[in-house]
Amino acid sequence: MSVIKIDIIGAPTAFGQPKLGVSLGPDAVRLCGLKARLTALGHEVSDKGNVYGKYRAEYGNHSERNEEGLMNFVQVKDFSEVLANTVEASLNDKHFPFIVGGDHSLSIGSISGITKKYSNLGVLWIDAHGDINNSDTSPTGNIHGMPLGVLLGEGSRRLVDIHHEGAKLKHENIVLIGVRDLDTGEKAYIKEHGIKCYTMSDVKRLGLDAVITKALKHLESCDGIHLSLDVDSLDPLEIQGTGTKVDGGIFLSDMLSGLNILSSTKRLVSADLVEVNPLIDNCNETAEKAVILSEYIFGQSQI
Ligand code: 6HN
Ligand code: MN
Ligand code: MN
Ligand code: MN
Repeated sequence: MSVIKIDIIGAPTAFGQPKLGVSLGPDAVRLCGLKARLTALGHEVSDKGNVYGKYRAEYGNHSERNEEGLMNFVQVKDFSEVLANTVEASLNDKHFPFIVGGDHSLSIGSISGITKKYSNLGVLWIDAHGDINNSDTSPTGNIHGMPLGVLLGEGSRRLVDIHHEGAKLKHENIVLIGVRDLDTGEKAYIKEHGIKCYTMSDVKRLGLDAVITKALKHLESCDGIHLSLDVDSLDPLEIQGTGTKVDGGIFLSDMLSGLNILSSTKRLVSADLVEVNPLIDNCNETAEKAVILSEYIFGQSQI
């Protein structure tokens, strides 16, 4: 197995959604031995600590929607800029940025940093949700439901222009996997732009291995692949510690098999692992499973 120089980047933001606790996700995952366990696979692992902007989620996470309908806009923008710079620096060192969250709004920052280097980035978005709302379509104003919309250049210009101006991703370079809770505006947007989307029914029918294989084929011409893995893609029977659970999800054993296929292609250049919330968890089991997912992202196999 080839050695990967992994930078663990903690992204303890909670401003993309209303529940307290998700900012503790990175440390909950560290306590389960993330660094040691990736090192044991033979990789060179460096823990870069947590990235902080000017604001701390612990001081309360509620705000009013701004004039564009966005919650905690100032905090999300500030955090995204700092994270984008950190991720870009990791790529400049020729390392693999592994961003551990934190709510899914962090992907605005991580992917903005990555696309400075990879201008034709492919993204595998494994999630119960589409996260493809924007300031005009969002029913909640929660920015963790908008990262893909923002990265595609939709809605509030002030969010879209974070780190570098304009859209960061192309519609044809995104594959959604495991979705089962799309808002009306998201469904319309996915159809209108022909975004490749494997719903949970598709995953059931075809199997996750086949879906991942098809997704990789779809992203064949990309200059790198980023994995954005929301733990709420897993079935709530297996994980409790995440803020927006949806029944009927992927089981851990299936996910590990799919990640095994993905990692063996060696096409991944970066990854996010998001939405672990230890405050609503059962004895930190979601963080423990997040570490198992991480091991498979980085090439763990059963033999
Ligand atoms: N996530 N679609 C809902 C919204 O508020 O826009 C839920 C988003 C969930 C986001 O899980 O990362
Ligand atoms: Mn180095
Ligand atoms: Mn998500
Ligand atoms: Mn989700």
